[in-house]
Amino acid sequence: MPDGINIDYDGLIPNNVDLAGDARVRKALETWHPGYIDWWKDMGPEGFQESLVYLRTAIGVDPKGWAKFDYVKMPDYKWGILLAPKVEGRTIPFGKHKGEPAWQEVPGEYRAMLRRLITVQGDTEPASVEQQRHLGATAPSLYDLRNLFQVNVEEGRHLWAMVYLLHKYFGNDGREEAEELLARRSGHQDTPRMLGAFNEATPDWLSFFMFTFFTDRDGKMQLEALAQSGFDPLSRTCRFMLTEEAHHMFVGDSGVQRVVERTVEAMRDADITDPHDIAAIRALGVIDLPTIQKKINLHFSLTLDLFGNEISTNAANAFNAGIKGRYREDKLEDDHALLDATYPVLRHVSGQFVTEEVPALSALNLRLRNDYVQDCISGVTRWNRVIEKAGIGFKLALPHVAFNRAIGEFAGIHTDIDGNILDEAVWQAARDGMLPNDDDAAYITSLMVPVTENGKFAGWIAPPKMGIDNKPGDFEYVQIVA
Ligand code: BYC
Repeated sequence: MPDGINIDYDGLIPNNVDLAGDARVRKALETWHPGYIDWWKDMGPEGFQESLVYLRTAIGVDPKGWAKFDYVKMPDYKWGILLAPKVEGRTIPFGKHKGEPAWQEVPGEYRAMLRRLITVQGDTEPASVEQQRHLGATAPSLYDLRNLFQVNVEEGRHLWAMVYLLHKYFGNDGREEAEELLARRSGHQDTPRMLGAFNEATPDWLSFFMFTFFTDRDGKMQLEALAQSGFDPLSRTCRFMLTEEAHHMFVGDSGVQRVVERTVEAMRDADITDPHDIAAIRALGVIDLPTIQKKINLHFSLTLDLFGNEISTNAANAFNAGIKGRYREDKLEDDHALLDATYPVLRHVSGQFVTEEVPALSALNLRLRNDYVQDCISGVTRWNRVIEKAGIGFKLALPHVAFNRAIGEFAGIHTDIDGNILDEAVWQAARDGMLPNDDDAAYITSLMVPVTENGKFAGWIAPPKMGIDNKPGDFEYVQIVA
């Protein structure tokens, strides 16, 4: 019998939720399993399914030591169901039920809301694997290839995490949702994934690093908000997912940093000081800083859309119900009910930006988004330090929150990256200078040639400072079997 810390490895599905003692859910998941493996083989990483990848697998949920590293063929990865240990006596931390015992079963009145949130969360996980499935063919090193696959198998595990909740707590409806999670496809015309950014392409490795920096960080914020939930199984599930998520953001953060490092190093070696001399910089086989900025503009704006409308009744209802909290709700010092509070919201009214105080409950999507932006700024600041140290006069920056938006207050307008409102004609003319254009895409694509020799890296990216699991620089992270 699992004790909530150690994992039962005896059955088909490793778990710490006593699947051995829950025949109905075990059977449901074992029935879902072949469809998942089919999905993984069809829509997971293209090629490499027979290769041995040096992966970490969760073997416990104790924060002090929960993973082991070893060579694994991806289809044999142990996708388990792992919840953070139960906190005895936990109460609902916010909303109108604040202080009542946390729910161990789904409260009937919030069943539809919970099912929707869990399904949306679940949908993003396989979507990201689908978006990244072609990247293995152009990995800049075995180190990066392994990191891609680590991210992919763990997103697969996060799908399992949501599917467990659906099967365990939502009966037939949950089973149907679980089936549909395997049926939708990123970017598909008829059966797309649920949220916008998860239907965009991830065409190259700079996009992958931007995605893991920006979009996985939305994942972190949403999981943090759901980890506060009064529905205890959701809270425990999200808490453990966050442990894995940290590595995904590290991959993005350090990935972009290594691209910047290599660019400024090549510029220095060639005595180029003008960061806008794009032709000369590209002749060196590295990615110029203005193009890196365009990728930031794209991925940041796409990801802001994932926070939903700034003013949202759904968000207010979920908070009031005790289902979805704020970032670090348990560390905030207020009444955790927000019935009388207000929050400033930047709005677009008759061609102008105005800041309006709105009921704080309605502005919770924006509040989470503001916390997210703060988190992003720390990464951009680190990248700028690299540029500054190289003595190059260029600063990367996040674009204005109204730039290139499809959801919320700014969906109907165009702005430049500083937030100046543009009419349609000016936007069309300026767009190519602010977002990656066809030439940028063609140049980046030309750099995407695979490097599969131990310890070697493509010329457009610097090696990492340290190996994974403290392995030496020439470690064979992937033993490729064609
Ligand atoms: N695209 O009241 P509103 C991750 C819909 S990433 C399309 O503003 P709400 C990961 C919305 O569904 C984190 N539709 O929405 C990262 C609603 O439709 P219905 C994923 C959108 O509910 C990398 C309507 O518009 N987790 O884990 O307050 C790799 C009204 O909107 C979009 C979650 O998102 C959009 N962008 O907020 C792998 C957490 N935005 O219901 C994984 C769970 C809004 O009226 N989800 N709509 O038909 C949620 O908390 C909320 O659903 C949202 C939207 C924050 C997404």
